[in-house]
Amino acid sequence: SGVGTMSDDASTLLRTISWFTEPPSVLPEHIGDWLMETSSMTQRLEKYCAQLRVTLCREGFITPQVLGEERDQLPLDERYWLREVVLYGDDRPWLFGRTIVPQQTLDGSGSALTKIGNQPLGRYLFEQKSLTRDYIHTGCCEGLWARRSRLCLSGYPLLLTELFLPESPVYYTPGDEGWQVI
Ligand code: VNL
Repeated sequence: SGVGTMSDDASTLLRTISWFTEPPSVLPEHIGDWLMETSSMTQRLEKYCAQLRVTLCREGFITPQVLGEERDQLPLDERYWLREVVLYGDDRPWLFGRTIVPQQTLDGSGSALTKIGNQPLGRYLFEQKSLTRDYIHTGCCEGLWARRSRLCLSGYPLLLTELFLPESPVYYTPGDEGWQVI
C-alpha cells in the first residue's frame, strides 16, 4: 500500500490507455474542456485546492527500448529523460504525470528540465517564451481520462502524459447542490 504502489499502478495503467487523435464523441463536454486546456494544468488545478504538491516517483535517463508506444511520438535518440510524478490537491492524489524529454531537447534548450525537482513542471515550462505545442491527444482507460501533449522548447520536442485520478476535479460537475462527483 501507499504512494509507491499507487504510482506503480498509474505507470502500468498508462500503458493501457487508448489514444484518440480527435476528442471522441463519448467524451463528456466538461471533461473535454479540462483535457483540451491549452495553458498550464497546474495553474488550473490550483484553483480547486489550498495546496498543490508534487511528489517525484521516478526520475532519470532511460533508453528508447523501454519507451513503449511513446516512441512513435518523439524523434529517435540515444537516451531520454524520464520524470514521473503524482500531483496532490490538499493531499488527495489528482494526477499522474509522466514526461519524456529526448537528449537533443536537453542539449538544445538547456538541461534545466532535469533540475526542477519538486516544482511542478508546468510552472517552469509555461514561463519559457520558446514554448509551442504540436498537439493534444485525449485518451482513456478503466473509466479514467488522460491526455498527452507534445510540446516544443525552441523547436525541440518533449512529451507530457497526464492521467487524471478519480478524485481530481476533472470529474466534478456543478450540480444543484454545489459540486458533485459523477
Ligand atoms: C508535472 C506536474 C507533470 C503537472 C505534469 O504532467 C503535470 C511535473 C506531465 O511536475 O512533472 O500536469
